[in-house]
Amino acid sequence: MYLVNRQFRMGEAAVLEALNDQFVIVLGLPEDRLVKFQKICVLGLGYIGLPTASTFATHGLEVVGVDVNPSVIETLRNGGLHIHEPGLRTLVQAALGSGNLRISESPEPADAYIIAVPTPILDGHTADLSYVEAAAKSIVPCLSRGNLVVLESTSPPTTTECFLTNILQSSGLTAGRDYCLAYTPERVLPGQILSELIENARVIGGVDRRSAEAGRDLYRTFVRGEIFLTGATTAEMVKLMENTYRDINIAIANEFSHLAEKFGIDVWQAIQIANHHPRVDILRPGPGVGGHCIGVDPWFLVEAAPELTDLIRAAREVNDRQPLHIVEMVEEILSESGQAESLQGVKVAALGLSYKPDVDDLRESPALSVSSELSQRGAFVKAYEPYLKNKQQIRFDCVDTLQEALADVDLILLLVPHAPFLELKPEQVAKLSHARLIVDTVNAWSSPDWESYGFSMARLGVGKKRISDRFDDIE
Ligand code: SAJ
Repeated sequence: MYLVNRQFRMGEAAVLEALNDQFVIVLGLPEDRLVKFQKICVLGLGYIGLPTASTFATHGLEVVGVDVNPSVIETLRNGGLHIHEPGLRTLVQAALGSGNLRISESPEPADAYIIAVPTPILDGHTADLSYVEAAAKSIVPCLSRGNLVVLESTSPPTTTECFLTNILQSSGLTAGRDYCLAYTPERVLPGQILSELIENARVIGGVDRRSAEAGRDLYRTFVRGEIFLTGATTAEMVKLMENTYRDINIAIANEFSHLAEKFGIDVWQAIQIANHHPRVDILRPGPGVGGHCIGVDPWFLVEAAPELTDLIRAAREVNDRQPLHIVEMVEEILSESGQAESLQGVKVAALGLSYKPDVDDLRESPALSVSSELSQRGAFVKAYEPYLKNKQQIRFDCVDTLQEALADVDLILLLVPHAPFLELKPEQVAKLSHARLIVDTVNAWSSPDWESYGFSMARLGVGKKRISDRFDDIE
């Protein structure tokens, strides 16, 4: 591993220590040893590719941004944006305005190529590398000696060293000998992409040392965080391990919520107290794990080594089952309150559809799964997602305002703790809706005030026969 520490002045220190072939610590290299990049192609202009291309462009590189989707090209060329991310519009406008960023349907000869395309999972939980394959094939005619190719897409272990190397071999050039090949995962949090792209630590893995160093020299254009240099497969594993670790930790929080329901306690209270232990940090239970990463990446490890991944698979299954648990909670409260014995014809206001709070991203959203399942079981779902611009993608009724969502429903289902929902007071909701049944899946409306306004609440992870009810007045 090379650690490039930007606190040190460039040229001040060189290689400190060679630990073994892959692990060396470097503190700033002399300027004359940096690979120079003037023109780069970024393939894939999505949540990662577009901010990356624009950031390189605003840092003075000539960037060709490539996307195979004609509507993305048209939108960007017309000054629009096909994705929502705070600050991205300004950044893209600055990049295009500077003349450094051009949008194109296909790659062209450049010093470096960055592949930032999706790697979804197919039915059966296997990695779909077809976008990576297509992007790599499109580079082949342009690739020349001395170039750098970087894969950013989250990928199964050895994708760079085996899969990508093989495809690029058809150029007649060999990775590590004729051109540099590296892997560097994006690790930014949606909603904070622009700052995290620059500030976060980055791991850059090369098929050889020169490739890792070339990757470092490119990303040092704008990265202020530490840069760790490794082999390509280590860098792939770093990304997969980070998200798998998070998935497993969310799964145990979800499992604790089921146990709390069984034993009649409040999981939120128990977690809060447990987290006072200096070495415990339990995450939050919820309606499931969504997004394009955490619910997907662990499967890459399961596919690559099924015999070694029992725990990873079990955690995935717990989290994937969580939306059904919420549907069962809705059925239970309806039945217990005597309002309905089935979901048939029941009117439900579903608050929030995105995969997590305060973003508009619906990919793999558990809130969407819950709402779809309720509809399929005969409920009339009226969904309200305050951040959503394009409602055409939703198959069930999706309304424009909270007022519409809450009017004329039997039950209110809180699925995402968006800031505007957290601010709601029981008296407001009581005025806007005649529904008095609430299912809170995110522990947003826990105050006893709700019950004093006549609401019956079912909260995820809160058992009914709470012995601790007797001690509610104890701090
Ligand atoms: N969630 C819970 N309970 C929690 C935390 C999250 O149920 O305590 C749920 C969220 O509601 C959401 C899902 O998990 O549905 C994932 O959300 P997230 O905020 O944990 O993660 P992402 O997918 O938005 O971003 C993750 C990040 N990885 C880690 O935190 C290890 C981010 O740094 C990565 O860049 C990103 O995956 C990615 O692209 O891989």
